[in-house]
Amino acid sequence: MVEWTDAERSAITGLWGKISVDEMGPQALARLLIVFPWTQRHFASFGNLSSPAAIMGNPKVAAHGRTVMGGLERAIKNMDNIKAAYAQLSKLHSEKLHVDPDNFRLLADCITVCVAMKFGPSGFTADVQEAWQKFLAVVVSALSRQYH
Ligand code: HEG
Repeated sequence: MVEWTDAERSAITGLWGKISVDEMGPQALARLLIVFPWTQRHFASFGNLSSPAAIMGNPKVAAHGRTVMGGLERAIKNMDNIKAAYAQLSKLHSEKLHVDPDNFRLLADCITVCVAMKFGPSGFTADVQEAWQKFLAVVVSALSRQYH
């Protein structure tokens, strides 16, 4: 089981409290699709993904970005049992959506980049980053759990 220090808990919930899912979700998913274009294969039904501008202006990308980022709320609310909280979602990504679990880490990195740009040196300090990356690593591990 993952252990969190009080400082980590407060860094994670403090940062989450400042994050707008509606702003960060679309940005992070657009970055994933631009920086790692092979991830586009899961979103063939989203229409035009032909350029960075098309991806960033695509309303389906934005909507799904909000869904994915909003999905992190579940981990925030279940920090002491993230594995169980994501069991169903992991099964869905594995068995139904066939998303390569490596992509979870790539998305987590895109989320971190977007959050770092948003909050800058004063908000996204190294100790906040330490807690945040640990949190996302636990999320990624939980989402990868039901793959076999
Ligand atoms: Mg996934 C659906 C969360 C990474 C592709 N994703 C969903 C849903 C949630 C979610 C909450 C809706 C589930 C439902 O309808 O019951 N996704 C989620 C998280 C993360 C993640 C929290 C990682 C942090 N997803 C992810 C990645 C890909 C992907 C990396 C592909 C590269 N997700 C994906 C697809 C769907 C979902 C294709 C279904 C979309 C749809 O049919 O509308």
